[in-house]
Amino acid sequence: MKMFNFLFSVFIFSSVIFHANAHNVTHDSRSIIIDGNHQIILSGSIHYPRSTAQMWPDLIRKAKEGGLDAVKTYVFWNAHEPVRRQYDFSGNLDLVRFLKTIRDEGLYAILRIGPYACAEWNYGGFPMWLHNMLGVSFRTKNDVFMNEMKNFTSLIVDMVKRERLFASQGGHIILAQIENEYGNVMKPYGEDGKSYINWCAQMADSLDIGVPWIMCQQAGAPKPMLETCNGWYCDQYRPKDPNTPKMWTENWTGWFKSWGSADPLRTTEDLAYSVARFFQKGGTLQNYYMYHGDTNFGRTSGGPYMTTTYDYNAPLDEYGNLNQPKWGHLKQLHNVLHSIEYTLTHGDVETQKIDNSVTATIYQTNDKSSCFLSNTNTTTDATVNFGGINYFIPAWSISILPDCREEAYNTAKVYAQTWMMVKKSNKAEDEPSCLKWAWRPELIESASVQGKGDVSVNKIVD
Ligand SMILES: *[C@@H]1O[C@H](CO)[C@@H](O)[C@H](O)[C@H]1NC(C)=O
Ligand SMILES: *[C@@H]1O[C@H](CO)[C@@H](O)[C@H](O)[C@H]1NC(C)=O
Ligand SMILES: *[C@@H]1O[C@H](CO)[C@@H](O)[C@H](O)[C@H]1NC(C)=O
Ligand SMILES: *[C@H]1O[C@H](CO)[C@@H](O)[C@H](O)[C@H]1NC(C)=O
Repeated sequence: MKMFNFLFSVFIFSSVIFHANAHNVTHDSRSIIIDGNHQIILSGSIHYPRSTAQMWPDLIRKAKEGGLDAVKTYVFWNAHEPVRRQYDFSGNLDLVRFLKTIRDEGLYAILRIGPYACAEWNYGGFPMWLHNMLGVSFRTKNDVFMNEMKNFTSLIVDMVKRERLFASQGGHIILAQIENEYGNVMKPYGEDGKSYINWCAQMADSLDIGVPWIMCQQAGAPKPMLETCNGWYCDQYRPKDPNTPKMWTENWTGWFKSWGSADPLRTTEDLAYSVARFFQKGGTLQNYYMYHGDTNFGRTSGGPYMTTTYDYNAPLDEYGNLNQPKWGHLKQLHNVLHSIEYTLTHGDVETQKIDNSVTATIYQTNDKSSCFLSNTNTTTDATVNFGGINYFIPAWSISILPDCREEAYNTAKVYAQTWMMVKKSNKAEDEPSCLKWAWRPELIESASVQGKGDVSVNKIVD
């Protein structure tokens, strides 16, 4: 334990030195540029309230070991401000501790403040008191709403600034997000929707965080916000502004589970295919939603019939174990992508159709070239000749040739360790004796909707 403490203090000390200087985060159409280095970013979502603070270092270490550059999280407004102007940042709501854990493990952070989160979280993160405010109308040009949104967003930004966690202050937060998938719902709001999203952009910009803001699913986002894509595949996606790099903020690694339905699965091969395809087609930033899904504790689960588990079939399972072969196969992909970062961010791009279903994409700089060979046919394998060499490319797969000759990776050829978890019924004698029930009071003004008053019932409330 002493030794551990010693190592820990040395580490903290060195990270203080390391992080003392401001970092310059900008972008061009191909890369995120950090202190002049052109980078691609591989990121994964981990939501701090869905695990415990004790789990965070292990989860983040496994994310780093899995080849990620960054961890991304939403901020959950109704968890932090359950009663208006009464805040809770304790326990697994300790956002600053979570962010510092990411920093101390040596990864970047991406902070999605929202504060509308969606995220299968109760009421999308909106507090009940906000719903009950007189004259409020959510996510549109409405003074009551905008005032509260600004108040909470500023509170989070101030808190993070005080700890000097933005890259511009020497910290590790390279991007922040305002609003969330508003482009999907904006149309019915008409002109008010447009004024609102412009206001969001101005409000965020005025908070002066010194790193770029993003807006996901917001085609043609108001300047200086950068638009990004969410979905199963974003390879076809092109930002409206040609100077915006191609960023994929949510690549769904699986799906959330609903009561009565099967465990959702997305195959390792398909997930790897989507990521390789994204970078083949000029991607810059890719984020797994989720990298670790975990658990909806208490009343936090949102949406119709969402279960307590939020495992998401992610690379780390609900308990923080490696979900193999997904974790390992993606780790290999990340290592290969990082090894060709220079040609990806600097190279001229050329595509060659090899046959009906196989296409080669060649990234070429003065002295280096890297290639992708993709077979987009979902049923038929292909053997193709490329530069005098034969390659076997299974259906719906992509090979990466870091030097355009040797195949270092194919998305459908899985060599990572494989194992399966078997769920066993819970026998009383297997239960650890230290597990005990506990209760705590809930800090809520009123769980009921305005006009109905307080409720007191002796049954499960639905
Ligand atoms: C930050 O980086 C960009 C792009 O590399 C550069 O144009 C700009 O001058 C840099 N800003 C500072 C303050 O160093
Ligand atoms: C939020 O509003 C309260 C008043 O309700 C005010 O005292 C506080 O300064 C505001 N916070 C921010 C960060 O604007
Ligand atoms: C896949 O390949 C098979 C056999 O060559 C062909 O019949 C089929 O049309 C192809 N599918 C697509 C979507 O190209
Ligand atoms: C994520 O990857 C899958 C598999 O390739 C793809 O079908 C899906 O479209 C991707 N998501 C987005 C947003 O592109």
